[in-house]
Amino acid sequence: MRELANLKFCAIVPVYRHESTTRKVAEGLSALGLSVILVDDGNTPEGHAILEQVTREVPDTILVTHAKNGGKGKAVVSGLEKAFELGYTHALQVDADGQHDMASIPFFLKAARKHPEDLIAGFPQYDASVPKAREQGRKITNFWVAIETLSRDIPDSMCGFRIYPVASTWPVAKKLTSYRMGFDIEILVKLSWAGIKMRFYPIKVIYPEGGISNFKVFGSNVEISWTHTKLCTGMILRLPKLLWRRLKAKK
Ligand SMILES: Nc1nc2c(ncn2[C@@H]2O[C@H](COP(=O)(O)OP(=O)(O)OP(=O)(O)O)[C@@H](O)[C@H]2O)c(=O)[nH]1
Ligand SMILES: [Mg+2]
Repeated sequence: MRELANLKFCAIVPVYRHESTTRKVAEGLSALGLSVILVDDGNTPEGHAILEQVTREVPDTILVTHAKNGGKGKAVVSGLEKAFELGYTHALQVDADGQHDMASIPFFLKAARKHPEDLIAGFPQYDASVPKAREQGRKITNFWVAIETLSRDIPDSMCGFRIYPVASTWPVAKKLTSYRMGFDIEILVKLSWAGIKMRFYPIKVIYPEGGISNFKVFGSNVEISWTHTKLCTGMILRLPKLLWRRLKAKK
């Protein structure tokens, strides 16, 4: 089951304080023929019980549990480890809060089947519900990412909706250092350094009224700034290689 022309797809859903919206997300993914890896990132016992029930009731769903909250990045890395162990070739990362438009998934899966070596990433299309500060933060991050990769290859690095080619992603993912909100950025920059090609397609992202966000205006932004500091240092160390790659691309 779930074998598509030798490619094996799963979805990884990191869950923290979003247990009430996870069922709908898991059901939607399963209905699309995806195996689902839920990662309980240190939720309350009540939250954990809900996730166990979802795992029992939604077909082809498994649960990976962290005893303590480790951050979104840690949760996705655990999901990638599981996907690698189980032999999945591709893993869709999607949030548990229902912000990402599930109707776009077939399009993204098709793109991954067409370009199985590449990373297929969401380029967020917001409606009026997006907090202005978050939009600004994204622009700043995109500016730094262009410097860190010496390219315009990553037009958005913060959207948590993307399909990873597992075999080439796992060796990079297991060595990451940003476990919280810096994760989405760090993994894309480091995959770009590793030479993984990225393709971006639009995905609608909403901020539902009453939705729970774990993004902390101060703490998460400080953490993201630290991620950029580390990535800028990494870029300087790789400068000859990255410049050479740029030169070759221009020829
Ligand atoms: N922030 C955060 N999210 C976690 C953590 N562990 C798992 N997650 C999951 O990671 C995904 C992203 O978290 P959100 O709180 O929605 O963060 P976000 O989507 O970047 O921020 P918003 O755009 O404000 O929703 C969700 O599926 C969370 O349930 C954690 O420790 N912190
Ligand atoms: Mg969210």
